[in-house]
Amino acid sequence: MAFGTDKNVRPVSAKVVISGGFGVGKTTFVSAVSEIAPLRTEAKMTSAASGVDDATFVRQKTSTTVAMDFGKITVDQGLVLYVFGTPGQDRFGFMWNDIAAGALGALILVDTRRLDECFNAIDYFEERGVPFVIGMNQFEGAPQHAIEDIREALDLPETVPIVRTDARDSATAMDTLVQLLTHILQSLSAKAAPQLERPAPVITQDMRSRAMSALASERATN
Ligand SMILES: Nc1nc2c(ncn2[C@@H]2O[C@H](COP(=O)(O)OP(=O)(O)OP(=O)(O)O)[C@@H](O)[C@H]2O)c(=O)[nH]1
Ligand SMILES: [Mg+2]
Repeated sequence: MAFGTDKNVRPVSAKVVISGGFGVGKTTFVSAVSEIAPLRTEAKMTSAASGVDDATFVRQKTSTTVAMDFGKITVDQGLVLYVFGTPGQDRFGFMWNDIAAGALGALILVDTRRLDECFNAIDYFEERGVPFVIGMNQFEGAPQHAIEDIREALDLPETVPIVRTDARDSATAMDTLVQLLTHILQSLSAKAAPQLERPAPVITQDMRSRAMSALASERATN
């Protein structure tokens, strides 16, 4: 049976997390890939919070996630992805365990002007053995570093993929998700292939295209 072509197959649902520091584009990313209107829990950043919410590098930012972002993507008729975004600020860190529970993997977004913002997220997923991919989000005016320099600065092994992304662009963001899924599947098959109930699905470019058309048609009807 080819994965995703049998109508009787119950879709596998999987959860992935979009994480990273404050204002790195997590909510933007979830909105770019979700085929449903994403659930966002944003609160206005007021002048009262100006000493706490450091928006020096994201000046156009007027709100911040206080609980989570939530979106859904039908990658294929056999695979539905639930995408959860974490809040970016330490004071909402108590949400992370609930958001990350049962997640197959995480995308950690970074703004190369503020690399240190992602250390908490890297530590969090490393400690829990959750596979993750680093997504370098493209902010205007941010220095263009070589991927290997970023790897060295973050002290990450070759096994952790580092990719360039743009959270504002659905197609680019979807490609990044596919890279995350591929990494998750590789990590799963390296660790626990014998315990999988079914063979791990292979994410192909064709599935990515189908996910993009599902996204477009869902948005057209919503
Ligand atoms: N130039 C550029 N701006 C981006 C990109 N992604 C997000 N932004 C902008 O950066 C700001 C922060 O984006 P958010 O998606 O709110 O970031 P966040 O990580 O969810 O923020 P918190 O939830 O507050 O931690 C917004 O004004 C976005 O429009 C990107 O890839 N490039
Ligand atoms: Mg957010």
